[in-house]
Amino acid sequence: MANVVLGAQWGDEGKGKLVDVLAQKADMVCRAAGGNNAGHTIIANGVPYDFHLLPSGLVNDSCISVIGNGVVVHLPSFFDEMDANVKKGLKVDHTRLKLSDRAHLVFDFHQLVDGMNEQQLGKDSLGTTKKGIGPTYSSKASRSGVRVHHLFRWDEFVALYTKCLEGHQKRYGFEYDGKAELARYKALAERIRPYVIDTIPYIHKAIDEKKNVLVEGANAIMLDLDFGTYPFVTSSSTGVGGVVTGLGIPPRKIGEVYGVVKAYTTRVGAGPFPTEQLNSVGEHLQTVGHEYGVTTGRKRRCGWLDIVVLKHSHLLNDYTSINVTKLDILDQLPEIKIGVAYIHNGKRYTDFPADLDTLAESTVEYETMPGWMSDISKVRKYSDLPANCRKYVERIEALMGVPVKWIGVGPARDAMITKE
Ligand code: 2SA
Ligand code: GDP
Ligand code: MG
Repeated sequence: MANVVLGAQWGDEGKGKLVDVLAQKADMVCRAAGGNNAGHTIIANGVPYDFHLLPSGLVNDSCISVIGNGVVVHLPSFFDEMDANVKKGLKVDHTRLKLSDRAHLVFDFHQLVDGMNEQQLGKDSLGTTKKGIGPTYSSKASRSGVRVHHLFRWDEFVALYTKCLEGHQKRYGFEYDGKAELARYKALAERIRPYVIDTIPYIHKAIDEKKNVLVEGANAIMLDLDFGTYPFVTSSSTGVGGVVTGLGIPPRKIGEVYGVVKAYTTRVGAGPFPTEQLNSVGEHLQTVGHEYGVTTGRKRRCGWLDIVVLKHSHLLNDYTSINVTKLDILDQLPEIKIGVAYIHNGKRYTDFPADLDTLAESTVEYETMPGWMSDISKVRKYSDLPANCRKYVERIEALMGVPVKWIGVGPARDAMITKE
C-alpha cells in the first residue's frame, strides 16, 4: 500500500513537514503532480531546506525519491535545486532520485508564455507562479508536449521541440532562440540519463514487496483543475485522483490518506477566499505565521478556517486522518472563528459551489470559540495543551468528521504532537 499526504486547503498547509516526519520511516517518497510551482519548507536538525520539484523525502538518506509521470519537469531547475541541496550536505544522486520517462518537459518558452498569459489577463490575472505549469499541461493535453524519453532519441526530440515552440510562436508571436535552448538540452539529456526510469513497475515492485511508500502531494485540493476554484487553480489534479494518474498507483493500492489542514486558511495568488480577513486578524496571521510564498516570495492571503472547504476536500480525498498544522500561530488570538456555512440569497449552504459568482454573493456563517492565549510551541503531549486549544482541535474533528492524528506546534520536525 502507498500512503498519501495531501493538502486539504489552498496549499502551504505544511505538507513538506509531515512528509519529512513520515519519511524517517519511508523507503520511497513519490511526487505525482505539479512542478516547481510547489514549495515545501522543511526544518530538519535545525537546517532549513526548500523543495520545489524534488520530493521532500530526500532529507532522509535512506529514502528513494521518485518524480512520477504526472509531474512537469523543468530540467534546469531540477539540477539547480539538486545542486543547492547537495551544497547543504544532502546526498542526491541517481541511486536515490528517479525521474519518470513519461513526465512532460517544461521549456523556457512555456514559462515565457505563462508570463504573457498573465499579462494579457491584466487585472483578471490568476497570480500564477510563472513557472510554465499551465502552458506545459496545455501542451500535454493538446498532444503536442515533449516527454523525458524523447530526450534519448535526439532527432525526434528536436522535431517535437521545434513543433511545440513554433506552435506557441504562431499563437503568441514572440522571438525566441530555440537553437540555444536545444543546445542546452543536448547536454541536459546526458546529465539526466542516469536518473530516468520507467517508474510504474519500479513503484509497484516496492509496494508489492511491502516497502513503505509515501506519496507527497503538491499544491492542494482547492487548486485542483476540476474541484478547485476554477479558473483560479493550477493545471493538475492535486487530490487523490492525481496520485492514481500521476504515478500509476491504482486505488486499491492506496492505504492511508493523510490530509494536511492548516489551523487557519491561506491562499497565494488570485481567486475567491470566503473566510479571508482583510483586517488586523489577517495581518496577524500573515506576520506571526510568516506567510510568504516559498517559490515566489509573495505574501499569502490569510483568513479563518473554512469547514465548507474542508468538507468538500474530505469528500474528494476521503482522509483517513488529518494533521492540523500551525496551531501555535493562533496562540495570541482572544477569539477564533470557524466558517461553517455559506449564506446565499437567504439560504444556507454547506457544499462548496462551482459558480464563483454565487460564491462572491455569499456571506459566511461563523462559529466563535475562545482562544487559549498562551504559548503552545513547547508542548509535546496532547493532554498538556490548554483546554480551549483541545476544544478547537476537537471541534475541527467533529465538523469535518475525520480524526486528528497529528498537531503541528512549530516548524521543526519535533514540534509535532501525536494525538492518541
Ligand atoms: P501555477 O503557477 O499555474 O500553478 O499557479 C496557479 C495557481 O496555483 C497557485 N499555486 C500555489 N499556491 C500555493 N502555494 C504554491 N507554492 C508556492 C509556495 C507558491 C509561491 O509554497 O508558497 O511561492 O508563491 C503554489 N503554486 C501554485 C498560484 O498561486 C495560482 O493561484
Ligand atoms: P507545503 O507547501 O504544504 O509543504 O507548506 P510550505 O512549506 O509552503 O509552508 C508551510 C510553512 O509553515 C513552512 O515554512 C513550514 O516550516 C511551516 N510550518 C509547518 N508546520 C508548522 C507548524 O506546525 N507551526 C509553525 N509555526 N510552522 C509550521
Ligand atoms: Mg508550499
